[in-house]
Amino acid sequence: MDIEQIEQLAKKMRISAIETGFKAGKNAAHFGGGLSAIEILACLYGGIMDINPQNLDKPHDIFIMSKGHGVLALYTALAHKNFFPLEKLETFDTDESDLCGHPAINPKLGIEFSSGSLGMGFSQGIGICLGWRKKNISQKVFVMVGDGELDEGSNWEAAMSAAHFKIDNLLVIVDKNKIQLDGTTDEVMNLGNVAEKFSSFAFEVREVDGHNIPEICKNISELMENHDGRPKALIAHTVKGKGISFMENKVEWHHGALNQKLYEQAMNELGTSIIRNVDFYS
Ligand SMILES: Cc1ncc(C[n+]2csc(CCOP(=O)(O)OP(=O)(O)O)c2C)c(N)n1
Repeated sequence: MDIEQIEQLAKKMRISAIETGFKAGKNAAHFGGGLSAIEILACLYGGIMDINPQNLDKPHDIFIMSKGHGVLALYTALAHKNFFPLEKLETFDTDESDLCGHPAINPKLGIEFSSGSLGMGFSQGIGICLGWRKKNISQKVFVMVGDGELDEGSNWEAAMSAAHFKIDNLLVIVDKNKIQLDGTTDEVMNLGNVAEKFSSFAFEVREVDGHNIPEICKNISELMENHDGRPKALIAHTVKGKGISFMENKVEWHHGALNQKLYEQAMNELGTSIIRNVDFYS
């Protein structure tokens, strides 16, 4: 894996996420939970996953963005990895666009599942693995869930069944940014020690800094090499709104919208001078 290339990809994705979300105006772009997931998706699409946008009819690894509001990370990864043209990002969350505010299934664009109602993706991933088992397909499924999303009991039913069915080609990635929609996860529903919880469900668990690309790549690769029947969990410690000073760790940036001034500040912080004209967004 080319770590430098993945780091470049993450930088481009973060800039595109700001542009894309800004263009959506007051519609919910969900910057906070998109930005916390950028490095993880850059690693998946930039090196870990066995998937080729030119050959999507062939069995390939699947990524499910179960925390569907994290679309800015998903769409920017797909655009920069040539699943669709970059310009398509400009249609984000507009009428008739394929790039809805929450993912709507569209396999030709690499959007493998619809999500937005939290708590569904983990079980969907298990279903795919069980189907593949019958067809002797040994590709991998990667499911991203939010830590707030883990309040949904369906995740723990999924965890129990993944262990029961000995699904070792599935990785559940917890984007543990410690904030959910209207408060910290500790305030809303204290999850306790998530790593220990998954271990007690017989998962092989690793914890990483979810913004450290070499660490993410190394740990995912090692986990997925292990075919001992145990499902895998990666607890990624992340920062909600990562990379933009006024968004980081701020609950209001779960949903917040950028105005022109904040957009320019965000772009400056990302070290880019490509500032769009305000008319473009009116
Ligand atoms: C079933 C369901 N209940 C409630 C919501 C509303 N909702 C949207 S995002 C969110 C918080 C999610 O928090 P987390 O998973 O931590 O997301 P992140 O911080 O990574 O953005 C909630 C409760 C929903 N989308 N689906």
